[in-house]
Amino acid sequence: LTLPTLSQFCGAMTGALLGDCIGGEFEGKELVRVHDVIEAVRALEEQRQEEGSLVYSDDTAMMRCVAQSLITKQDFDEVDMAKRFAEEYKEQPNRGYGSGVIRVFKKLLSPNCNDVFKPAREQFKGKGSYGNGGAMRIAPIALAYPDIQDVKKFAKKNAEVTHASSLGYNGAILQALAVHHALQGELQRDKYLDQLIGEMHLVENDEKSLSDAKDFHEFPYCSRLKKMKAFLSRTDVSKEEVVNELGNGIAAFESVPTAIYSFLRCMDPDPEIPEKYNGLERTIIYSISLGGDTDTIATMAGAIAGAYYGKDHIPQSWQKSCEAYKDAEYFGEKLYDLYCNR
Ligand code: 8NA
Ligand code: MG
Ligand code: MG
Repeated sequence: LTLPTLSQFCGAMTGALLGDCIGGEFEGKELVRVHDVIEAVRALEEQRQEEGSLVYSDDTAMMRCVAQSLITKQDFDEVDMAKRFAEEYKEQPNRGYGSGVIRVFKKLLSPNCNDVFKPAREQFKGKGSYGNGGAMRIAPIALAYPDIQDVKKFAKKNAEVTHASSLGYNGAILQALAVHHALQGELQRDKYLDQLIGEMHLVENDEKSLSDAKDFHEFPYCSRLKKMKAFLSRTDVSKEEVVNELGNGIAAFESVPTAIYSFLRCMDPDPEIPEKYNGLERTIIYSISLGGDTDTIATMAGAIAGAYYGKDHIPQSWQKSCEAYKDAEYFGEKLYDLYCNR
């Protein structure tokens, strides 16, 4: 077993930022051509964009809160976490937050709020949110805790501050596990997926998860992870098939698996993407080209790819185009210290 390197931690934080900033331009578009995404990254490479000019959205705003809370408290603290989310929203409400989650922030800001999980439980007539907002911000949890049980426990708790549906927080658990395993060095795709399937089977087999999934279909995460294995054994999988079977929407179960698939698929070259782009760059380009919730899918795919390849695979021109890119590096360093000192 090789110990993860500092480069992987900075890579994860910066990869997530890249996905949000580059993917933002395409958010909500159902048809995105690879050609257009490549045009967008060329503009960064030729420095037609000013330094820091690509603004980040809610995905990064919330991930920054998760990182800052973990670094300040040196552990998971749900009260501090909730306070940071709510204050961040109050200061910069126009970062593109989901329309439901805003109600949670407003309740958290009330001085009468003494249970930070309660506002989330009241969402969507008591069903809780299944949006991908819990998963999109979760990478720092995997970077702070080397123990997989801690990763699962705190990913769930972190997501539950805004997402009380198991369909929402299970997506955060899966995304955190995907980053965790990507940190462990050279991976074999089938083995990586088998591990995730094994872990998610336990997660999805509990009473609440089985009951919440009834409105959709059984084992929404495991079934997509299995579908992914079939996709990866073929070389002719079209974008349409990926979008139909895995999804590209704002529901966590229609975006977290898609992000993981993007990362795994892009370990191989893609005929549509020029060969000069490495696996990390390819992951960002491909994940955005699937359309839909592009910033969020690319942010999650970017976090996993960054954790795997490390920051040396991130081109400076891309990185420097993003707002607050130096902070991503700083968070990576501080989380690395936290991880190593546990
Ligand atoms: P959220 O909790 O408000 O969920 C997002 C949306 O999912 C809600 O507004 C609902 O439409 C729907 N939803 C979630 N749970 C339920 C439910 N139980 N019943 C019915 N509908 C439900 O916010 P979030 O933090 O999860 O959202 C994250 C996403 O919003 C990210 O993509 C982020 O970038 C942002 N965003 C997305 C878009 C887009 O169109 N793709 C646009 C702007 C912002
Ligand atoms: Mg966003
Ligand atoms: Mg989004």
